[in-house]
Amino acid sequence: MRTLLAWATALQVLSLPCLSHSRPTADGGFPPLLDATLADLRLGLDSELFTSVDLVSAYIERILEVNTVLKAVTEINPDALLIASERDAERRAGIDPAKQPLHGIPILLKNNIATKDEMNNTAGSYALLGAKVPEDSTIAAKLRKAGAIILGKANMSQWAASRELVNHEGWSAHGGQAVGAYFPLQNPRGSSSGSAVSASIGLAWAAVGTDTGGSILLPGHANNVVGFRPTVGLTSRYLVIPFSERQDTVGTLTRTVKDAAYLMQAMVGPDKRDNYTDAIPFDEPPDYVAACTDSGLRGKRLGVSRNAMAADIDPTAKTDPEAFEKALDVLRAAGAEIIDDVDLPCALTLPDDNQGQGPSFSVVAAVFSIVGADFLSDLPTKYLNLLKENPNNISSVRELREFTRDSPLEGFPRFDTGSWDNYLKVGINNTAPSYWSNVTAITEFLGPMCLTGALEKHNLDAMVLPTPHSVLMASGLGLPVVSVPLGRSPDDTPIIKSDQGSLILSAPNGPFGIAFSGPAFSEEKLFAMAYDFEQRMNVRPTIKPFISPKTELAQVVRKRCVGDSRDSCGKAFK
Ligand SMILES: *[C@@H]1O[C@H](CO)[C@@H](O)[C@H](O)[C@H]1NC(C)=O
Ligand SMILES: *[C@@H]1O[C@H](CO)[C@@H](O)[C@H](O)[C@H]1NC(C)=O
Ligand SMILES: *[C@@H]1O[C@H](CO)[C@@H](O)[C@H](O)[C@H]1NC(C)=O
Ligand SMILES: *[C@@H]1O[C@H](CO)[C@@H](O)[C@H](O)[C@H]1NC(C)=O
Ligand SMILES: *[C@@H]1O[C@H](CO)[C@@H](O)[C@H](O)[C@H]1NC(C)=O
Ligand SMILES: CC(=O)N[C@H]1CO[C@H](CO)[C@@H](O)[C@@H]1O
Repeated sequence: MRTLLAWATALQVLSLPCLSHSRPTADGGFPPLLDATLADLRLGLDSELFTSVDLVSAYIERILEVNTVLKAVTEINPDALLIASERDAERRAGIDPAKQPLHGIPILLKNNIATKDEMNNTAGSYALLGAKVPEDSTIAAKLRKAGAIILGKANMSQWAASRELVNHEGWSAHGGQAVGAYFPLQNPRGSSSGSAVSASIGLAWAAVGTDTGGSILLPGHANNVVGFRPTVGLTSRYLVIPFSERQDTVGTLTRTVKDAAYLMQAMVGPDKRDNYTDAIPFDEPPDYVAACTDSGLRGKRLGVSRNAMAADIDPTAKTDPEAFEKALDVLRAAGAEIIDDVDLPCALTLPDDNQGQGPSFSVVAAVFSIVGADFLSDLPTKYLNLLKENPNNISSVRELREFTRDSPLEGFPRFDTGSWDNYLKVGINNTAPSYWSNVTAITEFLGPMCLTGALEKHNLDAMVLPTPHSVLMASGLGLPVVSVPLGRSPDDTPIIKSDQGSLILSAPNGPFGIAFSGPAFSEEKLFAMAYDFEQRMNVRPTIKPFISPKTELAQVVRKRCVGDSRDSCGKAFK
């Protein structure tokens, strides 16, 4: 494996031709990479202020600066600079940026989204190190087609948090413990931990994640970025290491809502190899970017559920109630109608048992049994069986469990296999009739009796909730949610450590988000509302990480241009 040190060396010896024709000044023109948007990067590339090679070099150096502490990135694409130089050549030959908005732009993929290249796709496990896929995942193929540069793989909670009984968020055997950047040893939440941390401090333009039960929403919430969880079926899961076909969805972690729209636009669409995409209700996807206007909230009807918010579900990254009320005022001022105190009867039962208030089954136990049954079926049939090379010959969850418990690299028993143990003990996969009875019961209980029932009854465009409170309902139903930064925990916040690990769950400066939770395939409207809200609140830039890389484009371009006499590149630097 190419180490980070090797990368550092490679970057220093690379002598790249000077391509730029503009004259950057030492301070002007270069977008700060902590907050750079697609528009900023597009402008710089298209005006030849910097190149994709510069951008990739800058991001790699930024990763090198912080990764020993944050462990956000597990692998850097050994071909990233080469691909960047190809993009630069294409751009010089003439591209239409309107058709390929992501052309030459570096992104990170969660380490469960396969690419057919030098990179591994392991879900954080040594079990799949060295395994080979027959082709790119559909998502990776679409992103490449859109011109994006796949810069590397982001760390994650191992196996998308399916393995342990009490999950170590952000930890994987292969990637180590990812931590957040807003206070030391910050629990990054999971499972798209590395994706969120990387987006939050500018280790790439943006990152792709997956969400089964909060895996995009919770890291987005805790890391001061926009987490976009689309409807299950809007994005293909072909060659994405599965957890649950009913709940898995590929989405985005970005610094702005509009950037989420750009990234989603490149990823959505039907795929014969994932028949959940048959449910997509349009031939041509809506224009999510165009949906981002500053009147996106006007006339919208938004539900607020006090009983959902009363459920004590999240000991970490607590939402400040005052910030939430202020957000409601902003929504009203933007022309939205708030329908307060919408009853969501299922919310009280989450995540604990329903204490006799609902049907006679446990919601959480039933949801876990569904995703567990899916995992037993989906891991072999939708991934392991498709591998071209499978070095450890693992072809079932049972074999994976054995490997994990036997291999000294996998951290057992400190990191247990309790969830898998349970799935295997129940022994029911998603072909069993009893699986379907639980699916029917859960869908009814979370849907018509609760979330979708309330949306319809009150004619709502979305529910607005502190992000953690949106997770179980929407993910249990496969519905879309967008989480937007809302605030940070105050300076007098008590420090709470996790029981099992070394992470800090709660401390001053911990970001939190607000979620817009809508019906199936309502993404266009969610983008409109979230964008308008984000423009009015503008929270993200006010929350500063305690650690972030120092490398900026100016330095990289300067280094490239020193001694280059061929054109006007960087004359300002000489
Ligand atoms: C992928 O894993 C293999 C096997 O361990 C290793 O040789 C290779 O360097 C890894 N790829 C990257 C990009 O790290
Ligand atoms: C997808 O195809 C499988 C196998 O052909 C079938 O059992 C399943 O019902 C289909 N699912 C959807 C959502 O169409
Ligand atoms: C159905 O859900 C219940 C929890 O309410 C669980 O105990 C049971 O194992 C589930 N059945 C199946 C077949 O998954
Ligand atoms: C699912 O369970 C059925 C019945 O036990 C079994 O025949 C089938 O092989 C299982 N499928 C997988 C992928 O484990
Ligand atoms: C996997 O199977 C192949 C072919 O049967 C065998 O050569 C190889 O040794 C096996 N690898 C492991 C790790 O068991
Ligand atoms: C690319 C990279 O630096 N990967 C590292 C991620 O973290 C693990 C565990 O700490 C290292 O072994 C990898 O080298």
